[in-house]
Amino acid sequence: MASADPAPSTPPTPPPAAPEDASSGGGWPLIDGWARATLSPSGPRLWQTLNHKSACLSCAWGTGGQNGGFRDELGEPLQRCLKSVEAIGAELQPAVPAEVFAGRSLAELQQLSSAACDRLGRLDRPLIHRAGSTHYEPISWEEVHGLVAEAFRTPAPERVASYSSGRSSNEAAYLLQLLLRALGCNNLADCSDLCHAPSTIGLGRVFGSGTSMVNLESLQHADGVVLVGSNAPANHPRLMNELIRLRERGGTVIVINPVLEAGLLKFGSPAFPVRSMLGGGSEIASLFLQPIPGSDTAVFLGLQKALLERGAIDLAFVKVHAEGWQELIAQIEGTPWEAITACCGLSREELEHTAARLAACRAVVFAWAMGITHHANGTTNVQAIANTAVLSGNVARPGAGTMPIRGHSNVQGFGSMGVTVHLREPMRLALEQLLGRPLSRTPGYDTRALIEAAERGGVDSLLCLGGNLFGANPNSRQAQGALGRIDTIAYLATKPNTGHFHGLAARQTLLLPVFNRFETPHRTTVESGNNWVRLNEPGSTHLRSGQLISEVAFLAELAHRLHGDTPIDWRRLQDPVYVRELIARTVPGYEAMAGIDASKREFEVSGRVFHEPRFATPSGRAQLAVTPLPELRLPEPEHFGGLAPGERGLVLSLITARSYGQHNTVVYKPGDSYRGMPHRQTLLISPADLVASGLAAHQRVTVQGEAGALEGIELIPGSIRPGAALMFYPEANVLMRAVSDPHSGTPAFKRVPVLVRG
Ligand SMILES: Nc1nc2c(c(=O)[nH]1)N[C@H]1C(S)=C(S)[C@@H](COP(=O)(O)OP(=O)(O)OC[C@H]3O[C@@H](n4cnc5c(=O)[nH]c(N)nc54)[C@H](O)[C@@H]3O)O[C@H]1N2
Ligand SMILES: Nc1nc2c(c(=O)[nH]1)N[C@H]1C(S)=C(S)[C@@H](COP(=O)(O)OP(=O)(O)OC[C@H]3O[C@@H](n4cnc5c(=O)[nH]c(N)nc54)[C@H](O)[C@@H]3O)O[C@H]1N2
Ligand code: SF4
Ligand SMILES: [Mo]
Repeated sequence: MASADPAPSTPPTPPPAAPEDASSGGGWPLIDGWARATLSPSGPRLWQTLNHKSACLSCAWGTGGQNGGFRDELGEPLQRCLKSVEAIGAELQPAVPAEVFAGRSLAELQQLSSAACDRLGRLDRPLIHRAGSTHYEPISWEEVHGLVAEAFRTPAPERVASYSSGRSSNEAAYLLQLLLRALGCNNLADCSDLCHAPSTIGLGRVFGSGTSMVNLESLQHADGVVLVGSNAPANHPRLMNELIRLRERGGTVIVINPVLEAGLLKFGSPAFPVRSMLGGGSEIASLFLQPIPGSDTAVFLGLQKALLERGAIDLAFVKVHAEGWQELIAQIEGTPWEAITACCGLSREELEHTAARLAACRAVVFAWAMGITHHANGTTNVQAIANTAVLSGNVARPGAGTMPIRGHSNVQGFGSMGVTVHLREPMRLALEQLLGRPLSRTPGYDTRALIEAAERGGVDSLLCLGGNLFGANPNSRQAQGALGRIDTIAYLATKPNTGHFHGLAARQTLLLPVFNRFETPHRTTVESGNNWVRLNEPGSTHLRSGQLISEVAFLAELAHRLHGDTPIDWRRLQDPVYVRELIARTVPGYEAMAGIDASKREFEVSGRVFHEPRFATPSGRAQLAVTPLPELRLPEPEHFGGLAPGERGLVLSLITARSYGQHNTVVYKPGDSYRGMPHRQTLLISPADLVASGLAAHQRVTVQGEAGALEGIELIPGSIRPGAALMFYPEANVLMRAVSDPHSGTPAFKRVPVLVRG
C-alpha cells in the first residue's frame, strides 16, 4: 500500500472519522462512515486489518480474535463497529516524518492539541530528550536498553514504578509485573486506577470476584437491563445490538444518566440495516431517569426501598445466599424517602415506577461505566448496585447479574495478569513459588499515589507501557510538575501524545516505538470485559523501515539485564509461548492458557461467571453492606473567588466525559453533534440554568475550577439536568483538584465543582 509506506515527505493521512446526525445515535452516518473509511487511500489495508485474526484495539467489549475480525465469541458476524475503524485508521498513519522531531522544539510540540499530536503519525524510531536540550533526538536501541536497565537497577525498589494502559497484551502485562515484583517493587499503577477500580473493589467485596459475572450468552437471556452512567452508543457500540435485541424480545431497558444521551434514546445500528436506515433507529430506553450527578447510591437505595415496600424482595433467597442483609434492610427501612429524593433529585413516584418495572422482569443485568465509578464514593455506588441485584434476586442465573462495562480493550487482562496494587492472595502465593521467595509486602503506588509520590521527589524511574499519564490525571499542572521530578521516564507507545511533550522527566525521557496488536510478530492474548480470552495471530507493520520493538521483547530484555538467569531464565521470556506457560501456572482462572498455542481455543476465565449463587467469598455468600448517602452540596461562588462586579454566573457540578469522536486522551474529531457541541471549547448546560443565571446560550464564559480555569468556553444549551454541566476530557483536566474515592483511589471526574462566569 503506497499511501501507508513511511515516506518522510508524505503528510499523515487523517484517520477516517464518522459523520454525525444529532437526532439519534448511529444510523446513516455510521454506514456512510464505513463507506468513506474503506474508500480512503488506506482502505485496502484497513480491510486487511479488520479481517486480521486479532481483537479490536478500541473497547473491552472485544470483537475479533480467532473467529475473524468481525465475529464475537459466539461466532456472530458483523459485530465490528466504526470506533474500531477509527482506532485502526490512526495506527495505519505513516511514520512521523524525521523533520518533525529534528525541526520542532519541545516548546513548539507543547503547543499541539491532542488531535494534532496523534496526527503527527506513528513513532518509528527510539528517541531521547535529555535535560537542557530543546529537542527529542534519535538514539540506538542498544543505548536505550542500557539506560533503562541502569535506571531500574536500584537498591531502593520502592523508588521505581510503572504505569500502564490496557492496550498491550496479557503477555506484556505479565512480564511487566513479574520483572517489577522480582525487583521487590509493587508500584504497578495502571489506567484502571482512573477507571473501573471501584468496580473491581466493590464487586470483590460483595461477590469475591471483581469482574462481570455475566457473559455474552447470558446477556442474551436477560429481559431487563439497567444501564447506569454509560454512553455505550459512543464507547461500547456493540452493546447497543444487545439492547436492540432485548427490546425486540419485549424486554425493558432502564437508563440512569443525568444527560439525555441521544443514542440511548434511539440508536441506528448497521447490524439492523432496515430499521436503522428507514425507521430512524431502534428505541433503546424504556425508562430514562436523570438524577443529580454523584447520587446513584441514593437512586439505588430508593429502588431497594420501593422493592421492599411492594414486597418484591426475595427474602428467602437473600437469607440463604447473602450475609449482612439485616443491616442493609435496617438502612433501607430507616432512610426516609425525603432523604433519598433530596439527594438524587428524582421523585418517589419515579423510583417506585422504576422499581415496579424492575420487579416485573424475569432476569435483569445491571451494567455500568464511568458515571458510577468517577465519584468520591465510586466504590459505594458499585456496592449499591450489587446490593440491588442481590435483593432483587438478579444474580447468578442465566440473564441476570452485575456487568461493569470495561474500558480499554485489554484493561481487564492487565488486572488478571497482576498489574495492580491489590494483588490477590492466590496469585501472590503462585508468584512466590515461581520466584522462590516472598514478594515485598510494601504497599504499591496506584496512579494517584504515584503522582503524589513523584511530587514529593519519591520516584526515580518510571516505565510507561502505553497511555498518557499526564493527560489522564486530574489537575494537569500538578501532574506535569510531579512527572518533572522523576529522573528517568521511558514511554513505550505507538503514537505521540500530549504526555510525551508535557510529561518530561528531570534528566532523561525516552520515547520508544512499539508494534500494536495487529502488527506484533508473535501471538498474543487479551481478555474482554466479559472474561473472554482471545488469541491474536502474528501480524506485520506497514512501517517497513521503522525500528519498532515488540513489548514482550523489550520487557524480556530489561528483565534479563536486571535479573540475569535467576530464579527463572528471563531471556527465555522472549518466547511468548513460555510466558503463556507461566501465566497458566500462576494466574487463577487461566489454566486453559496452557494449551492455547496448540488448540487455538479461546476460553472464558474460570471462576468469574456465576451460574449458581455460590460466590467467591470465604462463605460462598454475597456480602451485603450499608451504603451511606453522599453529601452533594456545592460550594458558594466565593469558594472560587466569587463573581466580579457586573458578572453573572453560577456554580455547577461538572461531568467530564468523552465526546463521540475521541478515544480517551486522543481526540479524532473536534465536535460532537450528538450533543450539539460543535467544538471542544464548549460546556453543555441546561436551558433552566441559563435562565436562572442570566447567562446566554453561546456566550463565551470562564469556567473556574478548584485547580485552574479555562477561558472562552461556549455555553451550549442541551438535555442535561439543571445543576449539572458537561465538558470534554482531557482539556477539562486543568480545572479539577484530585478528589479520590478512599477505597479505590479513583478520582471524581464526574462531579467537579466549577464556577461558570461571564
Ligand atoms: N470510542 C470510544 N470508546 C471508548 C473510549 C473512548 O474514549 N472512545 N474509552 C474507553 C474507556 S477507557 C472507558 S473507561 C469507557 C468509558 O465509557 P463511558 O463510561 O460510557 O464514558 P464517559 O464519556 O466517561 O461517559 C460516562 C457517562 O456517564 C454519565 N454520567 C456522568 N455522571 C453520572 C452520574 O453521576 N450518574 C450517572 N448515572 N451517570 C453519569 C455521562 O453523562 C456519560 O453519559 O469507554 C471505552 N471505550
Ligand atoms: N477528566 C477525566 N479524566 C479521565 C477520564 C474522564 O472520563 N474524565 N477517564 C479516565 C479513564 S476511564 C481512563 S481509562 C484514562 C485513560 O488514560 P490512558 O490509558 O493513560 O490514556 P490513553 O489516552 O488511552 O492512552 C493513549 C496512548 O496509548 C498509546 N498506545 C496505543 N496503543 C498502544 C499499544 O498497543 N502499546 C503501547 N505501548 N501504547 C499504545 C498511544 O501512544 C496513545 O497515545 O483516563 C482517565 N482520565
Ligand atoms: S464494540 Fe468495542 S470491541 Fe467491538 S468493534 Fe466496537 S470498539 Fe471494537
Ligand atoms: Mo477507562
